[in-house]
Amino acid sequence: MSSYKPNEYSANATAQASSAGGAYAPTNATADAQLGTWFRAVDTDGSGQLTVHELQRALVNGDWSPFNIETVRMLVNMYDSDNSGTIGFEEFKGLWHYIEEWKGCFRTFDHDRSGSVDRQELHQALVAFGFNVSPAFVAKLIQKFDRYGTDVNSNGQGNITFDNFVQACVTVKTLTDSYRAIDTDHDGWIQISYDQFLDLVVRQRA
Ligand SMILES: [Ca+2]
Ligand SMILES: [Ca+2]
Ligand SMILES: [Ca+2]
Repeated sequence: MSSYKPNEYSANATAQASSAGGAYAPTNATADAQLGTWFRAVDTDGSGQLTVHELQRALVNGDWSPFNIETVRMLVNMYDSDNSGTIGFEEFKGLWHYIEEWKGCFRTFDHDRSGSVDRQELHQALVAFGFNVSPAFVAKLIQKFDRYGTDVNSNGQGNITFDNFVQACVTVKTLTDSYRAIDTDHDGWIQISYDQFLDLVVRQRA
């Protein structure tokens, strides 16, 4: 899976977050040292490699809920360049930067600073990323990624936390890329065989 970066929106948002004194936004020469300290803290068994579970224990959402294990697996798959199944320090640097970019992006679209992204906020984010998705689809996406189930919170509106926001956006991006590769005449319609369909879905889950 290629590592999808949330385009120019994140660059601005990350810069804002850093200047606002974000705790984990190393921007100077000590960045590597800080990351090293953090890496050793996350590497609880001192193996020099981070497993999916070590990383999951270290990553929390704005509301302190633990990261969805699927999102952690996705991140590890993206940055495990030597295919060891774990994350070494050099790989960790890339992964860390990626999470920081997404954090900035998440803050940009969490307009009401609720720590979660609701239907309108997610719709705006996806449209800003260039995905022409319908409100109905966004509602489905929220339903799929809402860790607390849909429409159970007091305002009757489902929303998603940071980890699932990243996963939802990367999912849409990956599927859109697959679709566009088949939609060679760019008319928004594709005709695919059963085999092609299976291939598309299986690759999405890789
Ligand atoms: Ca370890
Ligand atoms: Ca590795
Ligand atoms: Ca929000």
